[in-house]
Amino acid sequence: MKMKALWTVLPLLIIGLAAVVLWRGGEDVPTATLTLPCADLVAGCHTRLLGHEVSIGLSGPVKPLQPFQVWVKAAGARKVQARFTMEGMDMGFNLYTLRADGDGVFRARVTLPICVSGRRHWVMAVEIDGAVAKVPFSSDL
Ligand SMILES: [Cu+2]
Repeated sequence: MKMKALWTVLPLLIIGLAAVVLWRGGEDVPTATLTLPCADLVAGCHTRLLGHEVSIGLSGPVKPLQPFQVWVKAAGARKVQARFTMEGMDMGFNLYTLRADGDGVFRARVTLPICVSGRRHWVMAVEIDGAVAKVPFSSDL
């Protein structure tokens, strides 16, 4: 009788334990999204993103079809990516992976497409180890 009770309870215990492990495991992946208004992206702007001290900037001139550089200072970051979008408009696939240079600054050369509607307002979404800072900016033309 006692053995039978054990075999009833044991599977439930295992399922419960697995659920806890999965739930805790899910928590280990940090996600956060914030908007970072930046008046002067060439000078760069600073924020805190899930414990990272982060500075984000562009080295202009920022014009379509003309390569410019995105730089991100985020000490200790493992993965830094930048995605360029327009609000309410599909501007294609503009995803760049930034590579750390000797100074620990992550950089990528970016070329933006021309907007068929003549719009200049972009959003740069910088993802740092799963956390995202969205930085609105205007291209020069
Ligand atoms: Cu557009």
